[in-house]
Amino acid sequence: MMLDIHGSGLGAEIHGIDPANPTGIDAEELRDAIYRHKLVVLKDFNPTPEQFLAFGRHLGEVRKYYEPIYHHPEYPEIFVSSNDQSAGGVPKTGAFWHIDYQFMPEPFAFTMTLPLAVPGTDRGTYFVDLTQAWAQVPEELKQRVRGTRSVNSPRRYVKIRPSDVYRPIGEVLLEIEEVTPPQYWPTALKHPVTGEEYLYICEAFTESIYRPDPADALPNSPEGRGTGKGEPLEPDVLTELLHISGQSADIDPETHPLVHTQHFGVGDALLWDNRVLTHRAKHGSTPGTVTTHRLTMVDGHPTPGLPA
Ligand code: 7UC
Ligand code: FE
Repeated sequence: MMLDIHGSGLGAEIHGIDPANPTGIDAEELRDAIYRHKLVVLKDFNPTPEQFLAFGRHLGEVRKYYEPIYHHPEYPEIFVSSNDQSAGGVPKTGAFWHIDYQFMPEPFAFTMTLPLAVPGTDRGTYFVDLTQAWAQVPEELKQRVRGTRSVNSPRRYVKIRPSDVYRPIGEVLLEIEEVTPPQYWPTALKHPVTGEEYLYICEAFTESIYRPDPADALPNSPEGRGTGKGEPLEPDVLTELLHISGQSADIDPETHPLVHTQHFGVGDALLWDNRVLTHRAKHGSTPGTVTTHRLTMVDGHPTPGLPA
């Protein structure tokens, strides 16, 4: 069956997906639609948790989040974001510009979120297409950035767990460094499927940029993913790249030309190419219960991509 796609680009809608028959759609065709449009909305999808998981498995290889506090009690592959403790999960996730799992050795190819409880009409997710951001980087700055790598860590955004209460903070910090050591990615990458070049940094996880020692192994090669050794770039370079890509703290996402705002509809799943989009939760103004389920997948291609 051909996908029923309405619109194009970020926010293109796909209608008529039957949650009871996830394998009824051609997974290859859906992956192509995600690579092409980058963010698609599965309108009126309304799957049960079981159907949601089956759909994710049809699309790619589902990856469980490393921290069990986020796991759905029955389906640990489902990441739960909720301020309702009876729903499980963690409140106020992702309220900062980030790329899911950019601080891990294998970031996700696809993220799919399903809003289940949404107070008001102004909750959603902000997105920036990092291929567009890279295209706006002046040529001279591009030259400075090519061949460099970024240092990425979740340390500023790891949530305190209930089980950490009364633990010494130093011990918790050491554990964060052990569990999630820095990942070194090329600052500019090439999408393994579309071949498009993109800027691969995010405000939440990217800490610095450096020019690696020539002896350092290439990322995405069997020799390893880099050691972090090299010559640091001026911090201004990272500041400028975050600014160009709309991710600076002083930028209002509501007015920035690169930012796409996707508001939530209950039962409409958002599904995106997590290589090339940076995103941030938009918290609305209406109080109340907010619950979202999330699945994350890899797609068999090198993640996050190849050096540009
Ligand atoms: O609680 C959160 O906002 C989770 C965040 C630090 N990581 C999401 C991810 O998939 O990288
Ligand atoms: Fe996220």
